[in-house]
Amino acid sequence: MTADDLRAALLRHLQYSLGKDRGTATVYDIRMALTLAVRDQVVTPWFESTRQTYAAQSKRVYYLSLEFLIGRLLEDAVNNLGLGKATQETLAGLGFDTAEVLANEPDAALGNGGLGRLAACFLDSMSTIGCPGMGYGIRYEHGLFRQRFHEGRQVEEAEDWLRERHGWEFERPEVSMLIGFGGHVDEVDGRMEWAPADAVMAMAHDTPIVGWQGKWANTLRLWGAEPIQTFDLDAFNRGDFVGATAQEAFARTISRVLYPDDTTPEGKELRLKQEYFFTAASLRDILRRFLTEYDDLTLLPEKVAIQLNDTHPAIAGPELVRILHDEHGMAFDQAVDIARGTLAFTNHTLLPEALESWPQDLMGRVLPRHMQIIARIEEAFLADHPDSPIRILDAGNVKMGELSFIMAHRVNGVSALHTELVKSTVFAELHQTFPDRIVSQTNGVTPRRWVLGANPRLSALITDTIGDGWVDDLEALQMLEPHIEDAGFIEAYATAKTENKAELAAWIKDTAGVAVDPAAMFDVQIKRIHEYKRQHMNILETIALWQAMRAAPDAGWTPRVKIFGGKAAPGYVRAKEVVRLINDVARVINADPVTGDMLKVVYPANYNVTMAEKLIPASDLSEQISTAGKEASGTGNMKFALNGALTIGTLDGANVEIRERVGAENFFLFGMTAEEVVACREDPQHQAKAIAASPRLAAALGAIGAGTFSEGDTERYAGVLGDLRGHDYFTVCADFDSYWDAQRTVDAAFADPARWMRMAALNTARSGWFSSDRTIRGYMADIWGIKPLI
Ligand code: NBG
Repeated sequence: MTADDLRAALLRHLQYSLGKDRGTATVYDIRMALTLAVRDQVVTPWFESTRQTYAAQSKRVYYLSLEFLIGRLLEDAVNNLGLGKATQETLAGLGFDTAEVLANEPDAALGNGGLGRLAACFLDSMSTIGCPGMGYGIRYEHGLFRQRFHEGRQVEEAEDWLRERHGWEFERPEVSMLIGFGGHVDEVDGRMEWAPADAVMAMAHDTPIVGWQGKWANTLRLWGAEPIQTFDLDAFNRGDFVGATAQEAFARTISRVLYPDDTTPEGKELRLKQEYFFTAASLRDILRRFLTEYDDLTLLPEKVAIQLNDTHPAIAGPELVRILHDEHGMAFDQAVDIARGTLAFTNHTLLPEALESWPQDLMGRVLPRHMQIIARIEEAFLADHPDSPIRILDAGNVKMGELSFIMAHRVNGVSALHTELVKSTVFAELHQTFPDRIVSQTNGVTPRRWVLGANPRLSALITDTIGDGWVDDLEALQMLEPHIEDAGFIEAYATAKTENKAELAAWIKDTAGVAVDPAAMFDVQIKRIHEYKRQHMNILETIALWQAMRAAPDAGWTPRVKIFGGKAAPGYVRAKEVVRLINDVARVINADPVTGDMLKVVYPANYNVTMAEKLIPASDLSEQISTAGKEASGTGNMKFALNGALTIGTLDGANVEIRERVGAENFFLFGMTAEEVVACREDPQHQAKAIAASPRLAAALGAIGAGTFSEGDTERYAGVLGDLRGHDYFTVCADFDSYWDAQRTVDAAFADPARWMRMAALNTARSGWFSSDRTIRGYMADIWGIKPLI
């Protein structure tokens, strides 16, 4: 498509789809017209991919995920279709600024963090590789809440991405599934029949996801909940205007809001209904498609792979058994085998509070037939393994982790270390029983968004140096290595970073009102606020550094800008205290003339995918400082390394593999190993001893306690301080000195720019393995048994 073609298509949509002319078109109109024009270009490869899949009678994969953190889509699609230049020209010709038009698109935040963003990267990779498949999820009316700070405190506001038309999607009212809840189970002619009491419609909305160079496109199908009957005319005629829409309100509640918590399932009943709603609708859709091609349900494992993204869709096991056994009359044991052959399950965390479990009475009330089937699945398992201590039904709860494991033919962890911990901790007994079931698939990130789209300066340099093959073959970045010895290359690499930093500095000034020096080290920690991720350790180190600088202002400090980004779950009190503490510390330090440009702290509100795209390319230092054994993988860590930020981190999650690849000398390691953390906790005095041994840590804690950052209020941070001095489960104190020392090594390295840039470039050159293309190829080979169709 030439720029002229694109321009014509845009103007046509402006007129006929949006009903606007050029004279009155706003940025929104132009963005929407461009979106529709670009979307048109996706339709052909999309149809073609479907045709090819049918023609090849290929197996398909269905990725079931309660979260898809897709962010903005326009730039991705433009880049993947090679329309970057045409878009620039077209928009400039119409008098619009490309960046402004792209920035007009809302950030679709249908996820909380890593798990949801991983699902979005996987969609991009599946379409790039030509892996036939679909993503299935919920079309939340309100995505993750918008974060604002009021006097340093986090305030949550409803997010509203669908207020504007969603330009990418195709509504499919003809693909509507009736989803029941509650009711009772009857035996009819020897078969169990579930008679639900309530029901809603799940209506499909499709977003095509086009891969690199437009060679393939898959579908993200999101279900919206609709009432069966929107309006009760009788009630209305009786004058009961509110009652007349009650049905509608109940139904729509189900897809109203994403649960803003990635560790604890709240709002129990509604959350369970959401999970069943999208899982059941997806399974029905999958089986409908399967049955148009094949009439033998025992072929299911050969033709269909269903990946459960964490336990959220775990009800897929019993639901599939119910359909096969109750509805299609397959023998129970065979139905279980067929379901297991089809299903695979990814575990994303070892945090015990995150492994879902539902009260049996709740599950029995909402899904009475499933409750019976789960009991039978457990019975069958125990009949085969009479000595197993494992129970799905335990102390009045249904344990979804155990259910998922038993109902899946493959279970995977998301990094090498995490997978080993899955084997030795949460699923130790089940692993003994099924030693071949657990496999490892280290996470990855899509280079199209996280390098090509987010970092055009670095991308241009890479392409000039080694050609553009790296975009869908990221390990080609290795070819940069010989160039790293070339001073000209390093200079160009440094220039790209410097320009990115200058751009970010201007943005920080605009949004957070803080002036920062682009020559200072940009030290960045962006991720959900959680105790195990230890933002509080970072802020304690910031305080200690500030105190040290004040004590010796002329000691030749390396200037730093500490940048934080992240949301705390609304009900997570301790995390919200940390949010406020960071803001309080920032206010005091940023106003200190003694430290001035040597130290600044910024925390822009409302961290999201779009903000990550701005921050990561401009970062020097990547903070990956979790308590070892707690971060399953991390994916931000990979994005930073690719974009030439050096990591300061613990031996946790994928940090371990990043360090192996980039080289220990290009990674700042500190802290205890996962094993040492466990041993450390055995001494109930570990935190007291660490504080006693570290005057620096004691002084930082003391300053918080004395109200230095809280206008003299000595109680504001009593909770955080009490935890740290009390039991300090996340071993912040025990790791503090090691972290401080590593930070001083970082200072010294940064003070030698040539050496630093060389280390950064080596990170880029050696991180190609962390492409989600590699991860998807791994799933295809080891879990799904699917071959690429490109
Ligand atoms: C998160 C982990 C991350 C990991 C992502 C993607 C959940 C439940 N888990 O470490 O905390 O990178 O999953 O696998 O969101």
